[in-house]
Amino acid sequence: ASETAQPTATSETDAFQQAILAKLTYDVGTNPAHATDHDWFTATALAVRDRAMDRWMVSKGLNQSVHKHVCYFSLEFLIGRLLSDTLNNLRLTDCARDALAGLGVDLDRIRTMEPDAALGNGGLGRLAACFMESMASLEVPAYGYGIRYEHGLFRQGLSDGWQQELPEDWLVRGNPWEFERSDLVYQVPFGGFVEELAASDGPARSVWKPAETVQAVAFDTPVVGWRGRHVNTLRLWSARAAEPLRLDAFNSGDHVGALADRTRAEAISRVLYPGDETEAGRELRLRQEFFFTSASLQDLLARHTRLHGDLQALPEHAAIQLNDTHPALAVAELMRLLVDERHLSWDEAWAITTRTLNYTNHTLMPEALERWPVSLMERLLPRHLQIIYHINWLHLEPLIRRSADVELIKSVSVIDEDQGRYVRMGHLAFIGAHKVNGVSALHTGLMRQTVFRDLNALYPGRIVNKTNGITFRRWLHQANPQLTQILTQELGEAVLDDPGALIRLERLADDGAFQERFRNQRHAAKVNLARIVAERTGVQIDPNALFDVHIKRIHEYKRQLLNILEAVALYDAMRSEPERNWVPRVKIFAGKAAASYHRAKLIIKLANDVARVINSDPAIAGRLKVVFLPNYNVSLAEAIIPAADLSEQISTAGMEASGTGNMKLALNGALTIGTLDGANIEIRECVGDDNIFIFGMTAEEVGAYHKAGLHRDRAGWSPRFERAINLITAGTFSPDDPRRFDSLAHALSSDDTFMVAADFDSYWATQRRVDELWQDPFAWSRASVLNTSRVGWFSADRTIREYAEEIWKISV
Ligand code: DL6
Repeated sequence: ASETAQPTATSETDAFQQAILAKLTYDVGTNPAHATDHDWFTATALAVRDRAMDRWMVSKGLNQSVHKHVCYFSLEFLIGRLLSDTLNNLRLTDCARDALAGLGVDLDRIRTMEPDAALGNGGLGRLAACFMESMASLEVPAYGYGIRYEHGLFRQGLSDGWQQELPEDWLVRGNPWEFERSDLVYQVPFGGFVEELAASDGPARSVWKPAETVQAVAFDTPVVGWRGRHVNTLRLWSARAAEPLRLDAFNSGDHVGALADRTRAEAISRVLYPGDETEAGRELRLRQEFFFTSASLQDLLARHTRLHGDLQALPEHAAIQLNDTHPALAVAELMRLLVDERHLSWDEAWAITTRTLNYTNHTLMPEALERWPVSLMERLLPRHLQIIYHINWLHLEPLIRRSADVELIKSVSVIDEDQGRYVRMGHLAFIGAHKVNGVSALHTGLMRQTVFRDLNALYPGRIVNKTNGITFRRWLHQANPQLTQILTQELGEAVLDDPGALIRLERLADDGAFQERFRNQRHAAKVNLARIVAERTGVQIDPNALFDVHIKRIHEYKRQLLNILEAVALYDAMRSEPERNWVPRVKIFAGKAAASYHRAKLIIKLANDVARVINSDPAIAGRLKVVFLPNYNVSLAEAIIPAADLSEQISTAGMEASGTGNMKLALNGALTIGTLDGANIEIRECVGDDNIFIFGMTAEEVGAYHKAGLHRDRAGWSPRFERAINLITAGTFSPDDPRRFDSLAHALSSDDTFMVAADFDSYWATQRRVDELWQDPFAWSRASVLNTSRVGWFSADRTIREYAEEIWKISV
């Protein structure tokens, strides 16, 4: 939209129109008279992709020359749609719009034909996508490495308010952005045994005799940076059987059995996050992790050898970032490739490995810190287990030699032997990395004090902080063109390149006329969201009401339950005092629960049950509405975020590593109600105490509360909280099954791990302060403008610059 000020050259539009028509005819195989919206989307995407090709080739040349480049290893890339992003970055949005309009086609309609690439679960995967865009924009040479899942994150349906997981099939109609590199294939071994071969002239050699080999085939997607200056590559691996068909079996009539190897191999890239409730599911997950890690390392070593020869120089040419522990096997696999296959000495290989790898931690939640049973590792990756044992020995030996405390040795060992034997992937990544980073100041501090306390003491200075960021190109320019237009009008085009320029908006925060423009823009976004809500849920909401938005994965620590209980208490209060001047409010929830996370799914059902009763109660007269928007994904986030007035960031303090939705919402002018958790703390520092609503216990207080056992036995239950719980357990919202939510209430009363009861009163009181401010439109708008103007620091460009400088040692 910022481009509307600059008329696009007709010749450029004509040329683009011709390009789209050519794609429609020669690649899609249809003509304008018969083309469907999807055909138009494909033709347009192909025409846009062409525009990035020359730059891609130049960038690749650059990436391959003397420069050091980044390899971002991530099991998840939550990309969303690419058409608008790519058009925006190539500054071709208006040109494409005009070209299509000339053909009687609406760009905004066909862009919705693109399926979301949902190759991730939530924050970690979306961060990887933001970082890829940002690295391209900053011209940091980079490859993203991951898996080309055939089925991304499940589609969420709602059946009578219960979450249903439906298969997602983003590739079923083809993917116009990718290039299959059928000649770029690596062999990834699994299973078998290790043979120790005695050598006459030196120490014995370990030779892995795998039982099975799976092929990794590369698919490349160009990642176009801002203004198309640089284009990086996202290389995703697809699994293929070495022998696709056992012809003898097929010909003898075993038509299914003949394909068994193929099915087994291809299962690796079939689905994102296979269910981990079964042994088979867990094994498949480990196979996925090794598959993409091995293929990516093989690819890097092949490239490096081709371009630079000397393996000792690998750390000068490549920095690998491990996105969480999912690719932590890279520590052992890089050692194996260097020692077993390239015949380097252990010490040489270890020096290369620890100078090349870096690890980002995204969670302190014990259940999310990966541990693999030694028995599984031994069966699937016997050589790696040997290597891990040796790494561990070399790491522990100095401690043993100086008779260190047994507890210390147990705590820093890569092998957890407390109950059964497990490989601690966080420890492996930590020991094999040059730098280890957390994703907000609080989280990094807690990493040093808790999960990695002893490792931090052994390797001081290894842990650094890199507070997360978001790409403003997607989360402001593209998601909110109206706001972007206001910003460029007021601050000039420079604001598109420099998020720091946003601060100059501050001077307009008190300007009534500007506030009105700001509010009008927000109102338009709210009207749009109200339409989406009506279409998808049938609930009518008033765009003049306060839109209170809670959008993220459903998890107990993220405390959607706290928000629902506040809705119940508010409903109760409205019914008791109907004459009071209540602030009209719409509570909007969206998010998916892991398929096996039963309590989170019950919370979704509760939200829907509460919504049904409140929304249809005439006594409330629409002053409170609750909606649960199904199938939260990147595209839905792009519609919700510009329309949010209030951003719910209410995790139990100390549990949310950073959050990035908090940044997106503040950037778009929402005020945060939140705890002192993750990046909320840094957001408060930027926007100022008066422009954010902070409540609840601090991380330290939560720790002390737990230690004192106060989270048990209903300690901290206030009368208002108890009443809300009683309404739920009385079946007010589930008359068909009054006992439905007893387990939730019981959990809160026996062990309130997430401090829902303890923080409730503070949350309630803070929500009433929100109501108060809302009733003063001038003050609210002022705070809203100040949020937008003061969060430039959360640009992923800032984060990437910090990684480049401190971790990767790449100049930007
Ligand atoms: O760092 C990105 C993102 C953080 O903003 C969230 O706070 C954190 O919960 C999330 N972690 C994950 C999965 N955790 N693991 N493993 O998405 O990372």
